[in-house]
Amino acid sequence: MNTLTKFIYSLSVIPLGMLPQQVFSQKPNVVFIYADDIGYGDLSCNGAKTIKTPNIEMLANQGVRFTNMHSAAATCTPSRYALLTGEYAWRKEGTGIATGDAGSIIRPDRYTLADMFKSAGYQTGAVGKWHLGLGDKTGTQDWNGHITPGPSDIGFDYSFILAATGDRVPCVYVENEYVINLDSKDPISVSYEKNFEGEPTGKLNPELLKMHPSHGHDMSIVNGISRIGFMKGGKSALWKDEEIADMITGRALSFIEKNKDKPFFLYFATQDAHVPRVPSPRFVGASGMGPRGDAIIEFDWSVGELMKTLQKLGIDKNTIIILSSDNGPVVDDGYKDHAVELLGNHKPAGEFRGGKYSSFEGGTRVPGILSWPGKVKPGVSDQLLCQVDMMATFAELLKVKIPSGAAPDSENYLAAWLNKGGKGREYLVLQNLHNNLSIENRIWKYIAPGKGPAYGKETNTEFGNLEQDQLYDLSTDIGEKNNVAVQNPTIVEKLRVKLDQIKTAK
Ligand code: NG6
Ligand code: CA
Repeated sequence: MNTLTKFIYSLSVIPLGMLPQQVFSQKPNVVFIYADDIGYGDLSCNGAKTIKTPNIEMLANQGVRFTNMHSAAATCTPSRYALLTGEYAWRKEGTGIATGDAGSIIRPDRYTLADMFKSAGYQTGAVGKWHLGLGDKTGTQDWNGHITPGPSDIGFDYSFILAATGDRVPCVYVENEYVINLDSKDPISVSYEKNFEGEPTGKLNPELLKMHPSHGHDMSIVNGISRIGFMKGGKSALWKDEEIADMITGRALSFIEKNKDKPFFLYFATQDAHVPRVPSPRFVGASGMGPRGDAIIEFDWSVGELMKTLQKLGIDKNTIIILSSDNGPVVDDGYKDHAVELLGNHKPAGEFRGGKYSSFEGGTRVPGILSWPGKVKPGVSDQLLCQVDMMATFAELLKVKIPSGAAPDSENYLAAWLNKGGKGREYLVLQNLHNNLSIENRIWKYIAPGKGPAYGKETNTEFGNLEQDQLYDLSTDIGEKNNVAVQNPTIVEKLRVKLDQIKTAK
């Protein structure tokens, strides 16, 4: 310790263990925890009774819990695209649910949330589920070499990711754009078109499976589970689903420890509770609701580990944690994991209609918590908020000027996000699986007429598609039960015009 440092500590205003520069550079660390397919009603802080999520409850109690926070879409890739670019995904071709061999969807020339944090002097890390494509062109990546472009080209200093989802090949971890634990004598091949000769599949070899598909998911078998897509080789690099939460949580904690003396932004995207739900044996049976409930409890554990580590390092007070989900919940998303049979009275989407894939509130109204101990007043906020605004909101906090043309749909609602009495959005546009759009304000929700099935039998989802106007009064009908479009033509017209304006604006 040099003399100046000793002198500063001797003033005894600095907690022991905290470096003086942390006191002087008060830029808060930001950890964005992004759950996968966890619904509003899946958390005990939002009223779940059967599933207990005590760590998230603690986070909610020390921060602000949002009851009207939305992902920008009802599926993963477009929600993540909107969060990271500040642009609604429906403006951009090729942002639907990505295959596991999709090329990079966010191209290196894009200004991203990670770039924004970097320009404010942050160290940036992306850990967990990616699902935004990797490499230059679909199907042409060299999984055995440098997979580029990747997260480092869009602002992340460090990355440890699952290329796509737990249910898509390749089932390997990619750290800083290289597959880890790969044996060069057993290279990886991936195809989304056809199987590799002699390789078993879920369809032809169900006897090899420890978890069976209910729909789809009958291609290559990895770790006794058949997936979407075909892969061959890379045996030493294949993940074990039971270890994914430990692996990614571990990498997130090391990233935090390594950067504890600098401001950092960590994007921590879990695979919980996406299918296949295969939590660590530590959580098997924990919920009494089978793997889906157990995976939610595993997610809560990950959140607890992050919170404990921040505390241990003495940086919890200078760290903003945001917790949300990429879309609403789904119970059967393609594997026979007893989620439907063991659901009981549990309501994954809470009181909202629909779920993952849907235009109804259950599709995008997701858990939302922001904690910043000592800075953000604990409470509950019903302001209309969306993840697409993260960029402009945090740019305001950090006084970063977003380059013109970047993040066209991102708006600054800092005072609302920090629970300082500010208002949220006046209008928000949302997108379902079939790219049908809806627009809502705090009272009305208008679902524009669109093609596509009204109901999906396999996932038991009400998609919200209808070829007529739909209008719901969210102030009295939060469950969107009564379509009042016919009775309110003026409101329908106003929202339709507003939606058209937003569509053509940027
Ligand atoms: C669907 C998959 C589903 C899930 C989803 C993406 C089938 C039959 N269904 O196509 O299991 O992977 O894509 O989920 O293959 S998301 O949360 O990443 O958007
Ligand atoms: Ca998802």
